[in-house]
Amino acid sequence: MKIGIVCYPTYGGSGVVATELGKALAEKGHKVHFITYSQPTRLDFFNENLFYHEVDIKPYPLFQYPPYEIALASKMVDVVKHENIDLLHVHYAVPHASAAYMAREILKSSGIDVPFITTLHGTDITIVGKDASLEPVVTFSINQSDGITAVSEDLKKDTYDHFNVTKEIRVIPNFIDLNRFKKQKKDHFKKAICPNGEKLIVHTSNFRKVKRVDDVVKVFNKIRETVPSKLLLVGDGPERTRIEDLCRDSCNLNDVRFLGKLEAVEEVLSVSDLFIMPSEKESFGLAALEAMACEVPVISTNVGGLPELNLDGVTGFLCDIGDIECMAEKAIHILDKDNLATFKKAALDRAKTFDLESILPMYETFYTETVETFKVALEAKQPIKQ
Ligand code: GMT
Repeated sequence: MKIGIVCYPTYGGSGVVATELGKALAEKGHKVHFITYSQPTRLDFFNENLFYHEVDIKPYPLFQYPPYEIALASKMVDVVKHENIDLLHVHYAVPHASAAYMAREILKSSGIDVPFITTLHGTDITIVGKDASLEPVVTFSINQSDGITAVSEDLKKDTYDHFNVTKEIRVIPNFIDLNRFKKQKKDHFKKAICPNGEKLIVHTSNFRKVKRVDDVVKVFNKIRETVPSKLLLVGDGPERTRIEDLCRDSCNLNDVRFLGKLEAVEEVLSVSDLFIMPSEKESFGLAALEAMACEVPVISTNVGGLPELNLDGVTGFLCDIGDIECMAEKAIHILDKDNLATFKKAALDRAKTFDLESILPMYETFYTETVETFKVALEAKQPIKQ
């Protein structure tokens, strides 16, 4: 199949999922055309089935806000026309679903019919999309999609609760490439960071408010009162400077390191003992899955799709938002020498159920079904030839 994938090309979870999906589809022989405003960060290798089309955004003095959505829709029209695309798959509803709707309707007027699938990732529904400034267009374009997927049952429920969506949503969970995310022997790295056998605690995120990185620091400070440990903070974003200030005020700075954005995050995860995800909202929690694939148990909040991933008392623990005591107490339990190995093994076993090899066919089946249903609907609309 020839598939056009639209996503954010940055480090965010939706862009990572879209890029990894496209790469895996290309390896299976599909032709995959990425349409984004810059090269996706994980689109870092050559494959004869992978193509990249950059959206042209021309500045003009009149525009305080250059019309990205129109430029994207125009690029989709161009790529579908010239590459004979069978299906567009847009990741993150805002504004990709409405741009895809526009492209589909424009193409129709040139006699080209192409369906589009929208994958909902989380904040496009729970934070950004449901704001009154965007909601009518988001609802309309989700309903106009020829197929809709959500990355967890919870996100599907949230979508029905907050939007007047009348179509069926298929849940296809996020996935992990276990060939890439697996425990690596990096003992020298662990020794350098934890020279006295301290436990290594890690958090990775885009440092947005919704991630509650302050709670990571607070939980860490409590853990340290009982268990000698170090904290690695991976990623970057708007909250980072504030969190650095918080650490200067409340932590022993020899015990905390900010690593910034890392390409090979699996190297850090491989030597870690515990992952903390205290988010206020999390439709799935891809970063936690990446940790689990590297045998790292997870302390998380019990929000959104996290209970569908992190099994309470098995792969880690779930606590209420902001419950620092609970998170610290459970973390100390996991880090106990009698418990850690059991939690690590359970985390890996759970991650294996989200292996790319089992999730990829779900997308392929959904693609085929969507294209077939679209064709049948088109044929039903054709006037009967005499
Ligand atoms: O977490 C973010 O702020 C990034 C965001 C995105 O769209 O890039 O992540 C969302 O999509 C990920 C991939 O499906 C999910 O794993 C994250 O849980 C989800 N984030 C939230 O719901 C806050």
